[in-house]
Amino acid sequence: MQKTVVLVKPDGLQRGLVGEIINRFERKGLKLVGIKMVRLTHDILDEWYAHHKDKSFFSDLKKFMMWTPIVAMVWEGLDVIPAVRKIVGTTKGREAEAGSIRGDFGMSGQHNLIHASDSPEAAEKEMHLLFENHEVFGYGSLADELVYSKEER
Ligand code: FUP
Repeated sequence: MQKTVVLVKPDGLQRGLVGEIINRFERKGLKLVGIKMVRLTHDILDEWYAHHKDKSFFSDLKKFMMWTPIVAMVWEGLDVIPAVRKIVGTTKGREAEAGSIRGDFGMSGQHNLIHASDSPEAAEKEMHLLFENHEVFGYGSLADELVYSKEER
């Protein structure tokens, strides 16, 4: 099944939303296969946000992402990348759909609580930037039999 990388950003950690965010993915039926706290560095962020390196907000964004540690997770599921992006909501909290994480808890386009991979290539890259192979677990989930039909599993 597909994997995606989720970060609870420094504002999410400061606001005590780690449990709320994890809960949203758990109750959806996704499988947690990796989790840890990480302090991001310039080197990691230069790669992570390489596509934004020429944007005016790039240095502020890096500073924000290094403000406190972040909580990094890997979630697994069928088409989990688009499924998680829907739960996260669009970039700017004040425009994000009500019911999404950003729509329910945020207003900002930078302090937007959470990151989620936007493609399989990004998920692969992000997983390698933050996780060793042994930190991403493969294990059987009893819930999968309830969450998915036989054909989908
Ligand atoms: P998203 O995939 O929704 O996280 O959004 P993007 O990949 O477009 O942007 C990545 C991050 O850049 C955002 F989460 C926050 C930051 N950003 C800004 O700081 N200012 C902006 O105007 C746009 C994005």
